[in-house]
Amino acid sequence: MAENKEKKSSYGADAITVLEGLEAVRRRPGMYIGTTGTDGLHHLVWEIFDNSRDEAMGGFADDIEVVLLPENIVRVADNGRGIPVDVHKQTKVSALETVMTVLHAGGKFGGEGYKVSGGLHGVGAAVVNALSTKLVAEVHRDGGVHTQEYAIGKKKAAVKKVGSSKLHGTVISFTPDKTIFNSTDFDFQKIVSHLREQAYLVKGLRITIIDAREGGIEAPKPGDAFYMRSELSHCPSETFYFEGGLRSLISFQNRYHKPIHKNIFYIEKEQDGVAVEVALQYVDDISARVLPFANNIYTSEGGTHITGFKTSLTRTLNAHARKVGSLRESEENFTGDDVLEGLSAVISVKLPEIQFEGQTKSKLGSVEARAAVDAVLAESLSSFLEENPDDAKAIAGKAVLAMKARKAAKAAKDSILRKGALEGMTLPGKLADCQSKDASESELFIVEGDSAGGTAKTGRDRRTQAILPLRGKILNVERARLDKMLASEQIKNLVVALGTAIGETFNIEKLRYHKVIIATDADVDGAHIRTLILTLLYRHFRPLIDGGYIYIAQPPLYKIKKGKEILYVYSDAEKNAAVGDNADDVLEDAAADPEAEVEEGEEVVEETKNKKARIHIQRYKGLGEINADELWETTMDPERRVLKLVTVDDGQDADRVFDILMGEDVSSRKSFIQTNAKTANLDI
Ligand code: 0RA
Repeated sequence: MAENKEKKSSYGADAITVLEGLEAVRRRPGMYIGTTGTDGLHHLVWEIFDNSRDEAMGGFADDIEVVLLPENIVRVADNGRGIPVDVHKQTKVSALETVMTVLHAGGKFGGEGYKVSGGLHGVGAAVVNALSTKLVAEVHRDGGVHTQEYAIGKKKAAVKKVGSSKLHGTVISFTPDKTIFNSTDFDFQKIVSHLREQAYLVKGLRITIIDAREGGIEAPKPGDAFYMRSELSHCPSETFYFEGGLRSLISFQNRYHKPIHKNIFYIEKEQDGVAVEVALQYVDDISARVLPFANNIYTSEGGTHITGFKTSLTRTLNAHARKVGSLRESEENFTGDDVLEGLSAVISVKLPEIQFEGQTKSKLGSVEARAAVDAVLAESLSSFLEENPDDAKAIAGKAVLAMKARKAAKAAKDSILRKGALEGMTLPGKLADCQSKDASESELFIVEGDSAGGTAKTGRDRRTQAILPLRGKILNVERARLDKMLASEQIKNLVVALGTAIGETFNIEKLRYHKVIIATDADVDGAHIRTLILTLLYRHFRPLIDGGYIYIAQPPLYKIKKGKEILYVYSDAEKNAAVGDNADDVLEDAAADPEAEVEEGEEVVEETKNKKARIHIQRYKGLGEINADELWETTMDPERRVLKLVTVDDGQDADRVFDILMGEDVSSRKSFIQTNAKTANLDI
C-alpha cells in the first residue's frame, strides 16, 4: 500500500497514464504476452489464472475453476477473499478497478499472498483486459456481489453491487480481441496440461477445467458464476487435486517407466528467504527428466536452481556411495552426467524478488537460488539415503552402471572412430548427392522409402539438392545408446551423409548441407521416422538444431482443381477455405468431402469430381503419390515450398515421444500410437 500513498496525482492524471499504458499494450502486444499467436492467446488465461493461484498460495483459496464458454469467453473463478471493491480514499478508485486497469498493478495490493510474482507472467490482469473486447469482473465479498465491466481495458461504469452473496471469491470472464490475435480458438488440451502442472505445484489446490463451448450453454450473466457446475456436468472436464504436490508430479512423470527404488525423495524447506521444494526418483532408463520451476513458472532453460541442484546431487551421491562402499576406493567419482541417468526430478523455488535471463526469459538468474537449493538438497538427501538404505543402494548402483556404460560407450565409440567407421567413410550408395560441394547452398532431403526417393530424385534440382531415402522400418533401433544406434545401417548412412562425424569428433564445419530437410509421409510411419530422426538429432547432433540447419518439409495435403486453376493446399482448413467460395456448388455433391472416405493406410487416392462446380479434390497420402513435377513445384522448389524450421522444442517433444515409443510400457505405447495416429501429420 505504501506505493499508493506516494502517488499524489489526481484521478484525472491517473486516468491518462492508464489509457497510455493500455494503448501501449494494444500497440505492441508481443512485448507483454510474447506473441499474438496461440501461445499469446493462452497466456491471457495463465495471467488471469495466476492471480487466483497466488490467492491460493497465500492460503486464502483452495478451489479454482476455469471454464471455456461459447463466443470465446473464458471464465476463471476462485473462492478467495475477493478483490477489494471499496473506493480507496486517496486514489478514489477501488482495488478492483486498479488491478484491472493499471499496468503492473497486480502485486501492489497484495498482502502476504502476493509476494510471489514473476517477470513476464506478472504483468497482470490489466494486460488481459486491454486485449479483450469485453471483461467482466465479479467479486463476492462482504455479503455482496459486486461487478464491473470493461471494454478494451476501459471501464464501462463504476463498480456496482448487484446482489447479495454469502460466498467470497473472484470471477473474471473475458473475451479476447479478435483483431489482436491470429486466432481466438482456445485449445482445451493445452489448458489442461498447463493447469495440471500448476495443480502439482500448489498442493491442496483443486483446479477444474470445463469445456462448455458446445452443448447449448448460454454465455453467463453476472451472478451465475458459482452456481453453474451442475449445469455443466455433461461437458468435458478435468479436475486436478494433488495432496502430494511435486511427489504426485514425479509419479505422473514416471507413469511410463519402471522406478528402480520405492520411495520418492521429497523435501520442502525455506533457506535464506528462498522456498525450495524438490522431489526425485530414479527410473530404469538412461535419459533424465528434470523439470525446474521458479515462482511456478517453468524455466525451460534452467538457471541457478538447476546448477545448485546438480552440484549438490553429484556431491551428495558421491559422498554417500563412498561412505557405504558402493564406490570403491580405486574407482573415480561419479560425474554430473552419471547421476543424471534415469533421474526424474522436479525443482521448484520461490523467491520474493526474481530475476530471469535468456532470450525467452525462461532461465532463472537469481543467484541466491543456487546456494539455497544446494544446501537444502545436501542435507535432506543425505538423511534420505541414510534412512532408506535400499533406495540408496539402488540409486548408487544405477550411477555405477552409468559410469561403466559411459566408459564402455566411449571405448566403443573410440574404436568405431579409430577404425574410421564414420569419418572419411565413403558416402552411402543410397545417397543421390548433389553436384555442388558448397555446403551453404546444398540441401539434403531425407525421404521415406525407395519409391519416394525415386520421385524426389527425378524432381529435384540436382545441382544443389541431394536425396537420401531411408527404409520404412527403422524404428527397431534399440535404445538410444550411441554405439547401438550406429549399428543401424540406416542411421550410419544418415550420419555419414551429414559429414560432421559424431560424439567427440563432431565438427559442425564439416556439415555437408546447410539445409537438412526431413520429408516423410503424413501418416503414422512417417511420424515415427520423423520422431526417430529428430530424437537422434536432438540427442547427438544438437548443434545442428541450434544452428537452424534442420527443417521439416511441408508437402501439400490436397490438390484442388477449380476449372483450369490448380491449387495445392497444406491443411484441411485451407482446403475448406479454397472450396468455401464454391460451397454451394460443392455441397450439392454429397461426396464433396473426400476425407470421410479415405481410410488411414488405404493405398488408393480418393477423388471427388463435382461436375457442376468443376471442383476436383485429390488427397495425397504420401510423397510417393505426388509426381516428380508436382513434388518439385510444391515441396522442393526453394521459390515456392514451405519449410518448417525445427526448434529445440520440437526436438524435446520428439525426445519425449521417442521415449514412449521405445519405452518399456507396451500398452501406453499402443494407446499413444492410436490416439495420435490421426494428429501425427503435421504438428510435430
Ligand atoms: C488484494 C487484496 C485482497 C485480495 C486480492 C488482492 C485478490 C486478488 C485476486 C485476483 C484474483 N483472485 C483474487 N483474489 C483476491 C484481499 C485483501 C483483504 O481482504 O484483506
